[in-house]
Amino acid sequence: MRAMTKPPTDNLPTVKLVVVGDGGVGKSAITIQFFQKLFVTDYDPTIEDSYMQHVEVDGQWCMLDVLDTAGQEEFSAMREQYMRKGDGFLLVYSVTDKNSYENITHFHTQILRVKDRDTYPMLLVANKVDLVHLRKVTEEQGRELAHKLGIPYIETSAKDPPLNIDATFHEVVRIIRNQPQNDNDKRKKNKMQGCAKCILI
Ligand SMILES: Nc1nc2c(ncn2[C@@H]2O[C@H](COP(=O)(O)OP(=O)(O)OP(=O)(O)O)[C@@H](O)[C@H]2O)c(=O)[nH]1
Ligand SMILES: [Mg+2]
Repeated sequence: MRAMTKPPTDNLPTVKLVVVGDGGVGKSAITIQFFQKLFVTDYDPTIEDSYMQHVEVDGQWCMLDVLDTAGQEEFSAMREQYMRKGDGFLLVYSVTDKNSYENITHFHTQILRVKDRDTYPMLLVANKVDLVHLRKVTEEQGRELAHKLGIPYIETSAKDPPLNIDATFHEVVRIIRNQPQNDNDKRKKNKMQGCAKCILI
C-alpha cells in the first residue's frame, strides 16, 4: 500500500482555475465530483462558487483554487471579471449539446482578449460522454476543435463511475506549470507595434 503523503502546510503555490462553458454542460458536476467525490443529479444553475483544496500533481503540492462559473447567458456580464483571475481555464461543453460545442470558440476568444495573449493555459473538456445515445458531438469533432484552438482535449463524465475527472484537473495544473515563464512576455501581444512615438516608462 502506498503511504499517503501529507501536504506541506505553508508556502504552497496557489493555482487558480476557472471553469467556463454554457449553462447545463456539467461545470458544477465536474467540479463537485473532483472536490467532493459525488455526482449531483439535480440541475441548480450556478451564479458563482469557489472551492479550495491541497492537491498533489506529479509529486508537487499546490493549493488549487477553482472558480465554478455561471453558464447561463443572464450572468455573462460577470465573465470578463473572473477571466482576469484565472491562471488556467477548463473550457467545458456537453457532447449532447451542439450549441455548447460551438460556443467554446467565444469563450476561448474572450479569454485571450481579456488576458491580452495569443495563447493561455486551457483544456477543452467534452463532458457527459456516458450519455452515448444522446451524443451529438463526436470525439473527432472535439479533437478537431482542440487542434484549431491549439489546446489539449479530454473526454469526461461526472456521473458515477466518473471518467477522467481527476485527470482533467491534474492536466490543467500541468499545462500551467509547463508554460515557459519567459515566453509569457513574448506571448503578450505587443500593443506598441505600429506606435512609433510610444515611450515605455
Ligand atoms: N449523465 C450525465 N449528466 C451530467 C454530467 N454532468 C452533468 N450532468 C447533469 O447535467 C445537469 C447540469 O449540470 P451542472 O453541473 O449543474 O451544469 P453547469 O454547467 O454547472 O450549469 P450552470 O451552472 O447553469 O452553468 C445536471 O442535471 C447534472 O446532473 C455527466 O457527465 N453525465
Ligand atoms: Mg453550475
